[in-house]
Amino acid sequence: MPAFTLYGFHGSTNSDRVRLTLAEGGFTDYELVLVNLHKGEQKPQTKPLGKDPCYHFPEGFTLYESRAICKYLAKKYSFPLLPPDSDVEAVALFDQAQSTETLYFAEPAGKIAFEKFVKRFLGLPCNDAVVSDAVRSIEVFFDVAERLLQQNEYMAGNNLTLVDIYYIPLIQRLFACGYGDFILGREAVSAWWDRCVNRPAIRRILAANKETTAATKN
Ligand SMILES: N[C@@H](CCC(=O)N[C@@H](CS)C(=O)NCC(=O)O)C(=O)O
Repeated sequence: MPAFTLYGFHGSTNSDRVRLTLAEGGFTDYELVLVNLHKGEQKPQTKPLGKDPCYHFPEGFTLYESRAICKYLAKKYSFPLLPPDSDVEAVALFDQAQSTETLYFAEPAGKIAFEKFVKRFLGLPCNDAVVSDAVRSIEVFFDVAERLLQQNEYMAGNNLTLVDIYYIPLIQRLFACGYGDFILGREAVSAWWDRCVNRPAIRRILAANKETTAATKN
């Protein structure tokens, strides 16, 4: 019996955040249940808020919110993706990088992804004013990130942490929506991105996603 079950939706950036964390931690003893909403498959009843992803431990422990799941898994299975609790400065820098990702990157990037990607599937028109605002916020964010990454190899210091993984799915979505220049147009950000996506475990998940997307289109 697998250690736990992870419920998610096909093509969801939030599910991918957790899958990338598990891959980078080298953990494979879990069951992945991906629901395809576009094919009319039903959300599992057990999921609070009906959102993905959601994590179920056999003893009844349930967790949702992708970043909380990632952090819990990294702690539970000792993935080398978090600073040690004993290094209070490193933990503070991690917390700072984590808030920065959620508030100043994921917020506007999520809006672009929703307007340009999700709405296409829903047959809804894109709100260009929302996209323009979000683009402006992201440009400012990546200008700051460029300066930070000229000093540090990764977002929370010189080691890859969960925070770097948190960025990957939504950046992939930005590339898919034609906004790759946020990354490729900035030298240090682009070098950081290469360091992240060229890790073997990350490459494996991204390649598998590409295959799934191609198979879904056929
Ligand atoms: N902040 C949440 C976001 C979860 C979320 O919004 N998931 C989307 C899919 S990417 C969802 O479940 N949408 C279906 C719905 O809202 O009914 C997380 O990080 O897990």
